[in-house]
Amino acid sequence: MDVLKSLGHPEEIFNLVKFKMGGCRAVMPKLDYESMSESLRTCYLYLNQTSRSFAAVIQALDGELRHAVCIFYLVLRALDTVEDDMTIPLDKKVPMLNDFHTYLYQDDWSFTESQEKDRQVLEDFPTISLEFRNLAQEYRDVISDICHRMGVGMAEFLEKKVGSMKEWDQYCHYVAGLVGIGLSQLFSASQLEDPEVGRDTELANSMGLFLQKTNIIRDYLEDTQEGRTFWPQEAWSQFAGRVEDLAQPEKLESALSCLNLLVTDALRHVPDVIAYLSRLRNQSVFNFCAIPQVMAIATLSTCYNNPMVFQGVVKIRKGQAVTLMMEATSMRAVQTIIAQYSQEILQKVSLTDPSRDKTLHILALIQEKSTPLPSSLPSRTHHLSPMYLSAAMLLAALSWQYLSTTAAQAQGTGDMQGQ
Ligand code: IN0
Repeated sequence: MDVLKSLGHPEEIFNLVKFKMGGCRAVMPKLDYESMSESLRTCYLYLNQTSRSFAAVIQALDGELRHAVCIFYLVLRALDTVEDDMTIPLDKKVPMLNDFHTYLYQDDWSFTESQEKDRQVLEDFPTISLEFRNLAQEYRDVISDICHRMGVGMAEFLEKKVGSMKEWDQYCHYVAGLVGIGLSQLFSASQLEDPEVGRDTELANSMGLFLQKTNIIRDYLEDTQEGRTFWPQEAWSQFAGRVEDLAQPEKLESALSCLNLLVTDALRHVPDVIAYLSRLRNQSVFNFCAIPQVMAIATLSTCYNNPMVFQGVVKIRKGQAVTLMMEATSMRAVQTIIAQYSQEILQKVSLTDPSRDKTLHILALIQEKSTPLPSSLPSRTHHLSPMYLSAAMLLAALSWQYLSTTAAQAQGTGDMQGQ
């Protein structure tokens, strides 16, 4: 139960309850579904099915940017589903990836042979491509160009593994850096952001690389168990003969060294993330961009030097995620969050870790760029007495129980607020 996991973090309980009671509406307002066409409504339905909390942040985007990002997200999901589907033979998959961008302009293209969990976006691709063609030309050109470059890049990596650290950057550029570049161009096209945001592809690329490297690090076990890996050989070969060997209990020390090396590499992108976020002017765009980044730094901090990465799935607590979503709404707050997590990592750096000097160096740089401002984000609870806290926690747990039952009765399952 989410509340129990947050017992040692009272502020998270406060936020879990606040979120459940509708505090989430600030970052995720409800859409006006009545005024939408049937096909656009279907697109939002798919969006809500594929990603839960993130879908809500997309729906909170201002004006026409919301639809453009929703369609971009679904199109990327479809492309990603093709890439991931191991049942499609290579001689069929390669041309599909290379030509994917042309399917956007074919009103009847669909793919019904996938067994992946998100196969619906491929089966009903005509609904998504129809809404794609309803977007303004500027948005269509960005989305089509990114799909083209991403498809070609994915096809290139189907036949080769991620070898050097440089190739790691290259792979992550294709699957996530390009997403950042495309999104930034959409932000600028919508005029909600300055043209410079769309032009600075280096910073936009770093946004994607930081997210994707964090996913790859976190998903070590899941990926190796499925017989593949995105950990670069240049990193793991320094510590083991085969990447799967890192999961063996007797190799734990090597495994942690490798893990910490990769976390340190991912942290290199944080200064660019801070620079990118500082440029954003629109509140809805800022929230949309900042939330995944603070989730990623929290995840990286949890993963750093953590044996659990080799034993299961490392996840941040729901209470922690909700707290981050509600707090990451200003540059000052984001800098404080980044400073806190880099401090948390700093405390875990071991004297014997081979990457120690590199890690300390990048953490110092991050600390400098995220100058914590003393008065920001006061911790709501430190000035409260333990007695008062316990009472508040009990009350929170009871309200949680109450809300869970009433919410379940009122709306069944599936809605964000009901989870
Ligand atoms: C994303 C990114 C994303 C959002 C905002 C700005 C970005 C800038 C550059 C690159 C990516 C950016 O965010 C999502 C977040 C997400 O989906 N979270 C999941 C949780 C999880 O762990 O997967 C959720 O369900 O909440 C993201 O991870 N990716 C993504 C995909 C499409 C778009 Cl339009 C934006 C995926 C990826 C591979 C990192 C790019």
